[in-house]
Amino acid sequence: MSESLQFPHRRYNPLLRQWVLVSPHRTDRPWQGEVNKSSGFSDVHYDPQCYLCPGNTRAGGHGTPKYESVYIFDNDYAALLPDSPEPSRDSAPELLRAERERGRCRVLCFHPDHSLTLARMDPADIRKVVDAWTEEYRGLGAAPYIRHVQIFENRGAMMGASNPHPHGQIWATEHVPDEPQAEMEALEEYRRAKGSCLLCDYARLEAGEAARTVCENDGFLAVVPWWAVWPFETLVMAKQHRRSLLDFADADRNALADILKQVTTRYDNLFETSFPYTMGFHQAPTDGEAHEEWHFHAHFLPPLLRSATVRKYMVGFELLGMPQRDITPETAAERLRNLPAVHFTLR
Ligand code: H2U
Ligand code: ZN
Repeated sequence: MSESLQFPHRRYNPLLRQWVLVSPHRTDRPWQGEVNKSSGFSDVHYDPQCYLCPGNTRAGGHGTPKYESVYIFDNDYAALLPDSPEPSRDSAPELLRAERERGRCRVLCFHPDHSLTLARMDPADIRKVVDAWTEEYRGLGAAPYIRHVQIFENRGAMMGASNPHPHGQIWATEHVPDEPQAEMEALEEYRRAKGSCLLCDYARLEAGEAARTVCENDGFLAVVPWWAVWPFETLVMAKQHRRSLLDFADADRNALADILKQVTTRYDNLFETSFPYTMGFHQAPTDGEAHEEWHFHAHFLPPLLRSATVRKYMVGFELLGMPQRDITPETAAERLRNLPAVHFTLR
């Protein structure tokens, strides 16, 4: 890395076509602000109070069966409904626009064992989660009014997860949300201009440079991207051009399960804690078009910065101006890459 990149500079994110301000030495500043509670690991395999444990009654009054691998249900507090009416706003002012947004929200329990996380799950069990994600993406996307399926996981109380039980969410919407829409426009424009795929090209570049690589396997490459905003943000890219989970061969599904375990294990090992994050997949919309431009990838967006208890805040300049980060992506990648591949609780 050139010396000049140790000074404040900005980097371009070609996926969102935005800039991020990088201020490498800013973590040296004194911290007298909030220190969060570190999230440890539970050794409770079944919690009678947990809404998501097998055999319990959920908050909405529905019973959860005694499931043995994954379990999927309609969110009892869904943010979207399949039958929302068209807002009737005759002669509404142009500046007060509204649109119908129909959709569905699902919850996916990854495993019956309350104490597990992706990092500590068996790869064969994560593979079952990958299969479930694929069938949800296929099934929800098949509804004619659903144009986008967002699969994600909020991990840890710091990220707003409501429950430590291993689970994720799926929101299927009538419109493509703003982030994937912005990525899609960038991917389309790149493909038009260069005749190749932005993320195929980027994955090749990162594999060659290796400075931002965290880990990889035959199917996937995980990097702290050049333009990362969150301190230990990672981007997990399919090495081959895959538009969505539906393009995955059997080996790709196993490789995705493996890379998710690798990345989350390194995260937990970084501060020897259950590392909080929001993780989600970006893939082709389900609007019936071919979407050759799409390249399947996962974003991990973790809040922690300097320890298990001190997080980065997106406030002030970040909210009003542009995103900013304190350590370079290369430093973050090096730290994650040099960690053991085995989970600290299993060593
Ligand atoms: P989060 O931990 O990411 O919030 O996901 C849990 C979801 O599970 C949340 O959206 C739903 C919440 O609405 N939920 C139910 O549908 N039923 C319950 O009994 C508890 C939680
Ligand atoms: Zn539970």
